[in-house]
Amino acid sequence: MTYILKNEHLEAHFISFGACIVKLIDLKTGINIIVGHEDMETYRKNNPGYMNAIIGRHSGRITDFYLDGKRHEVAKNINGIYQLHGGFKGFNAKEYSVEVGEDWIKFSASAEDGEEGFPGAVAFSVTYRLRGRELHLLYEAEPTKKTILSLTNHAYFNLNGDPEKSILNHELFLNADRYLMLDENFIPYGAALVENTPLDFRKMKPIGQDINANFEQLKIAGGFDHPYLVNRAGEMSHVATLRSPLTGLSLEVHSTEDVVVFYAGNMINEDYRIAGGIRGYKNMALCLETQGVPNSPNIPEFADRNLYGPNEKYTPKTVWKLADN
Ligand code: FUC
Repeated sequence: MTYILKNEHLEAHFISFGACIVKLIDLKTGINIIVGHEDMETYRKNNPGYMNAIIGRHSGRITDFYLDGKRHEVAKNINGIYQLHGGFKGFNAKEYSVEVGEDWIKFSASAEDGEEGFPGAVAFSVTYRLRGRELHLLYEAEPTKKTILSLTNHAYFNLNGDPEKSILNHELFLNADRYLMLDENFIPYGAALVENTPLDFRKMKPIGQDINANFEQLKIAGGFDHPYLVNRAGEMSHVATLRSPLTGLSLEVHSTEDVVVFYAGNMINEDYRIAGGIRGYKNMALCLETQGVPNSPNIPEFADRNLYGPNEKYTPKTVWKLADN
């Protein structure tokens, strides 16, 4: 079953498995900006690329970590080396219960103490709300013990109105002076300045411009797949603006979060069967994953991030704003 929220500007489609957003349509142009699987069952079966799902309890890559002197071994779903996107059965692979209001839909689920290696049971939810031209994503979670929490939404965007045209033509602004460097397993280990690197998106530029630049961090990841440290300003910060020169459609991202992972869809391949009867291909769509600092307990500068407990409620918020000019 698909749940639909609609106002005069936007129409959003959701499914309860993984609390996925499977379509977001700009009603003025009729363009759906979310690239998703052709068959809804694919989300439930294995969801290649974690398409359009909620990710947790830790988004991105993490290795074993210490919390208050106690070692925690994460469930390692990638080659037994590290954990990606919450483990073998992360928050993307849960059936959520659903509540629907006039302009909102709330998905709720829970994880057990020790699940995928993390301490503390956690009840969590994501509420999507339509507000004019904006979709608001509100996350809420309450752990029973001190633990780390960093959820995200893994939506794949393409604003070209035709996913057969890649996102390499999209222009992107990222409000970040620093990014996290990746080791050979794509595990983030420390911050570096974007200045004088192809990872600098502080002035809007086409994604295709520097994606193949001769730069070690791009070679490791096969393109952009990096956590950017948002230049925070107040509670909500302007994180990113994405624009297609083909359609003039743009998407602004605002968030309370510290990080946005910009993933240029480098691993999308022909095994992905995409809605509209299209085969997947590299750079077909991109993700702007607002979240906490990935692997925070293992990076000294960020070891105090993402920590929540019974008295520290988790309430991050992200806003996607669509405009067609
Ligand atoms: C993003 C990337 C990963 C991975 C996944 C499907 O979050 O950071 O590299 O490919 O999506």
